[in-house]
Amino acid sequence: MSGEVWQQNMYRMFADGFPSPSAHFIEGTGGRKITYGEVESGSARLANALVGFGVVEGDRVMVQTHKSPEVVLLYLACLRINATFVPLNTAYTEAELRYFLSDAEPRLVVCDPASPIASIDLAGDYPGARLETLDAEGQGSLTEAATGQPEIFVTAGGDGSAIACILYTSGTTGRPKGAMLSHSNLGSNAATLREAWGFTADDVLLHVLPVFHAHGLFVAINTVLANGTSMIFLPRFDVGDVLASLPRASIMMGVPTFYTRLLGAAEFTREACAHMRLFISGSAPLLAEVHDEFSARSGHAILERYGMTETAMNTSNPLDGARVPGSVGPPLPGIEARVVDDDDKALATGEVGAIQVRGPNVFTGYWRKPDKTAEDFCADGFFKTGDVGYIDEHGYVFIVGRAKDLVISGGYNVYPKEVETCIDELDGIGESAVIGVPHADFGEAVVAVVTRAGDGNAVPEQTDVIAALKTQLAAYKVPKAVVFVDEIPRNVMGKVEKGKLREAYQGILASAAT
Ligand code: MLC
Ligand code: AMP
Repeated sequence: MSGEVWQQNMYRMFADGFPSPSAHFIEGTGGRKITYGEVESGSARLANALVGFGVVEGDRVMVQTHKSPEVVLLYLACLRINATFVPLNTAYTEAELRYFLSDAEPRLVVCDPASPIASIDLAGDYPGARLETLDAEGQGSLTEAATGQPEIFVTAGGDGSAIACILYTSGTTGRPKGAMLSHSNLGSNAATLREAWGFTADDVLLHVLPVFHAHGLFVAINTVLANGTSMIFLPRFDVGDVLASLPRASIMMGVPTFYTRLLGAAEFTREACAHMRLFISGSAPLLAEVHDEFSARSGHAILERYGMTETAMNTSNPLDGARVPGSVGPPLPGIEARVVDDDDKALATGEVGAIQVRGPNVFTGYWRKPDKTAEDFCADGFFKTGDVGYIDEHGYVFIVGRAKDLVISGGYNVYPKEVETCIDELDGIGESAVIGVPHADFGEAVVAVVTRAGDGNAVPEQTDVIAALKTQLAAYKVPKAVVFVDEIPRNVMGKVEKGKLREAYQGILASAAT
């Protein structure tokens, strides 16, 4: 597989296709615009500043900031050095952040002044990590350090095997793991998606996703950069702002919640999206009903695709051809998907089993967790996704469930084990089981089923549990409801019967608003 365009530093791959320096890359809020010329000069200034801080190839640059054009330039600066960009969800609490700091051992930490990181004694607790700030307006000590730096930087070379990003993902056991994605993993996926989704020189992406996860960073930004076109860059998803931007955009990417929220707006009509050519959905299952309602309202069949932090995108419904509601489409070119039984033996067409994938997009491994990495790969290189499904006679993949105990709420993954561990440590709690139940806005939402210990003075109520968890966990992981029971059902093996709990409490959030 030598000589592929993505077997090099990904910034070099992007830069080879950059349009004229005056062409726009980002149109942000408040009229902030970044041209491709400024992509080159701004990322060079930042790369020079980072090198001045002592950042070298392989160093981790940990980032917890609001979404801004400048954080994209910081990402590109890291790529240019072959340093590793480690973005973190802005919702993480100090307790979560301390784990990431000790695990990733960053050379540089860039955070918003309001981030909990800013109040941690980095020098004392994490010696070796330097702190710089970057606020939502793109201002801060990092920007000051970059001002006046040379606008030229010789981008690092290599064959693309350097680790471009580490993204943390939780798991069914233990603490979050850092998924290491190389320049080649990400570059190959960007080149593939650009082609598969028919990006043209006229395309404008409406970017309303967060930039600290695979969807907003890899699927959206990398593909735009590989295409050398522009994006309208909004700080977050807001129905009114999206409606106002649709007439200038041609493509939007989102989680299913974006599309159900748009359907909730009477102003979302065929006319409102007359300028759009493509709506893409992923990160969580898109209900066939939502797909159909969206088609009827807008005239657009949402293109659903399937990916993971560890793999970027694996499958996609076609641009031309049938976009099948309820399916995530066939594997993308160059990527293989198979469905296997418990012994990793391939199953026949239509049979339900574990989904595995293989291709240049599949990550390099978990940061400093070789055993976990080995566990998740088959001997022949297929990666075990933890998703359950089947492949039909046309090669389309259907996801019907998950082998991993995972809740996907509004596109964010919540691993029950992590929440249960926190709940079980609270005063007055016996044990807990965390499940996902249907939620009109988030698709699924987190609910905790809990017993009281009954052996002390503390008799916790729902509000106590929620308030205590909010100090430990990002708010989207905190249960929307806590149900107290006398006993948690277990099978003869002693395993919690989560299926029974999901069935019993499936309607508990039926009328919940966002
Ligand atoms: C926010 N809240 C959520 C939540 N988002 N709760 C559960 N699930 C969510 N997804 C909580 C907040 O903590 C807050 O709680 C309250 O809801 C309101 O917060 P908000 O900030 O006003 O919410 P909003 O801005 O409306 O955010 C909802 C959203 C956002 C859907 C726009 O969650 C979002 O952008 N999701 C996209 C996630 C994403 O990018 N996933 C890609 C992962 S990559 P409180 O208690 O404080 O009031 C991946 C790979 C792949 O999966 O295939 O793409
Ligand atoms: P993450 O760890 O955030 O990368 O989430 C990856 C998981 O999201 C996958 O393993 C799937 O379970 C789920 N996922 C992503 N896209 C889809 C989709 N289109 N349909 C169903 N599940 C999806």
